[in-house]
Amino acid sequence: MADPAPKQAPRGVVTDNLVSLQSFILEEEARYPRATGEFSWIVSAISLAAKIIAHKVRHVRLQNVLGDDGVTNVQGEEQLHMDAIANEVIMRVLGGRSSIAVLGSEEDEEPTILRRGHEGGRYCVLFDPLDGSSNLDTAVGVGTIFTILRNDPHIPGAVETVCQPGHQQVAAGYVLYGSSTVFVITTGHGVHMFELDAAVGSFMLVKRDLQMPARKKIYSVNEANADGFPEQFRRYLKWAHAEGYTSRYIGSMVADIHRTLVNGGVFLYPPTKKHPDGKLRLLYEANPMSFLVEQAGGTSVTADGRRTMDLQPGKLHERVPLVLGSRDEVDAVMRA
Ligand code: P6P
Repeated sequence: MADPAPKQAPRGVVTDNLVSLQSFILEEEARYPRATGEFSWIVSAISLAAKIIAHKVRHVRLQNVLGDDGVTNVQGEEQLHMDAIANEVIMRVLGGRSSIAVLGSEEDEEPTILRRGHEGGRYCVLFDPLDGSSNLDTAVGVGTIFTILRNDPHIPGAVETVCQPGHQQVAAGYVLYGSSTVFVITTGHGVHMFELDAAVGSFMLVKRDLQMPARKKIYSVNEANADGFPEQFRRYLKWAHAEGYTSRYIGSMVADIHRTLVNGGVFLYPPTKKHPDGKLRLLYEANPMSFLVEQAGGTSVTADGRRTMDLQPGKLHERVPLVLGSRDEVDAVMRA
């Protein structure tokens, strides 16, 4: 006979300690006696930048920062005011951290070299400062995506240094500026979720070691592009319709992936007519999200079935077609 379900503690009884992101990272650091604290400082800086960006994102009309700069970024997309603002916040907060050698941003064509060779800097940080920013005018959830890599001072070029396969990531995560501000991170020991308590100004732990269900009948894809999908993905959609799947697509990767992590399902951005190599960027979108999904028990593959985190990147802004989410749901796509 199955064990009886654990009784819910009566309301008002503390069943878990109150843990801030800062204390959680220090707790993690204590696992490594030789840790220098440099990594913790980087995560602390990212959380500071996230709080600043969260405040600006939540007042875009009041602060009159909607609209674009009249500049086209390296992606060939119009750079919005908030893209530039979020990028500047992160560069100014992380730029002061002596443990960082190279910074790479979706908004900047080339990486920013802070320190090279003997000047030190054990880590590189790549980020998409405000993914999904085209949704800001309709107050839809947008996000910051980041990945932390080791720096190899013997590699002369900054691009070569950061073009590392996803399985070499030291940490990865995102901040979702949604109905709440959520900070999700993995350092390779599970996925942990924090929620910003604006009154206190701290990200507080709300879920330790998040695990996604192996199955969930939800797929997330922009079906308007389906005519340009490879046949396999069009077969999958027909199968999913017949199986009674639900479709959920926000068009903001951080929001779509957060729902997939929390509820399960599968997120796809296959090759399309406009983006034959996929739209999402390997180094600072696909790899960090794949690290999180794998740590939460899911899988992440490219359109031809290779493990996303095994790909060897060649360029900073390289794109990749992507299928990631619940293990059995990714399998269903790749078997279609
Ligand atoms: P589409 C936002 O522009 C973004 O880079 C991701 O956040 C999102 O998943 C994707 O593009 C949406 O692309 O072609 O469906 O509008």
